[in-house]
Amino acid sequence: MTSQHSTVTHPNDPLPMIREKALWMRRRAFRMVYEARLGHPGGDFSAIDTLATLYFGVLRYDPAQPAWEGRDRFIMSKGHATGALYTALAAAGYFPEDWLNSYMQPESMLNGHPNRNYLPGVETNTGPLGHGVPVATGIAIAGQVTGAGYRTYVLTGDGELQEGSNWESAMTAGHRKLRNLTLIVDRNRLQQGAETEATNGLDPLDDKFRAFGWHVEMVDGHDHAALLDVLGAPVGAREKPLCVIANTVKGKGVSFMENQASWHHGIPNTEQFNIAMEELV
Ligand SMILES: Cc1ncc(C[n+]2csc(CCOP(=O)(O)OP(=O)(O)O)c2C)c(N)n1
Ligand SMILES: [Mg+2]
Repeated sequence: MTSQHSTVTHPNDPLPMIREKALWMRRRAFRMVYEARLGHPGGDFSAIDTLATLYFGVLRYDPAQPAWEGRDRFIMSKGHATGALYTALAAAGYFPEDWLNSYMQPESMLNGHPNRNYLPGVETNTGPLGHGVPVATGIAIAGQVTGAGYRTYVLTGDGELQEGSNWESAMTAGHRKLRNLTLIVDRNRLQQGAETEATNGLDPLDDKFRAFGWHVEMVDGHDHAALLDVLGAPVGAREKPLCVIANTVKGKGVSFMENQASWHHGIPNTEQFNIAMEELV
């Protein structure tokens, strides 16, 4: 790290900040979807606690210099959940919050899927599922080869794991003992229109990753303290890539959205929006 870079400093106890940011992100993301009449609020809400924990308790980055070489890399492989990613990046200071008002408008930099050529802080373009883990694996290999100190984190959906590219990368990461790589699985047990286990079952997911040579941790993906423990822990003596299975609830935080496949890309009417704002406090 050189003096040209002022990385964010996380407080000694980041939990109050993480809690505050996660709540703000849920409210702001839902307003974006309500106003744009587009988006994926169910998957935003299952992922927001993970993103808030990463950006406000774990990652090293400098929002003024998004390409800083020493930054930790975060790849949002479930690229449809832009409500979660864009609110995290705005809250982290990569761009002004009022840019969020342009979400999915013509000419906006805030597309339905994130584009690194438009928006500072987006590590790589995603949206077509199944690409984030291969890219993250490549970045982690580069870090391993060069001895760079950064860590690489990637968040996938659980339905997304039905893409075979993930398993090729998982095999490579295990083989190469990519201890600098952390994969977080947003295990909300729902995909676009159905349960993962009814479509193309993943269980026992932990055993699958162990068999591919990964160290596996299971956490409540809405418990900030538990997330911070596993995501913020130093690599230490671990010699394997880390898979964190974050057990989550799609639509978490709004009573009528929780565990409902229809809220994958559901759009709230005014009454629903108002109820959500009353609940998200
Ligand atoms: C290759 C590809 N196929 C299909 C889609 C359309 N699609 C977008 S989200 C989604 C469901 C993803 O489910 P999951 O990964 O579990 O996401 P989450 O539940 O976190 O929203 C699908 C099929 C896509 N974006 N990319
Ligand atoms: Mg899912």
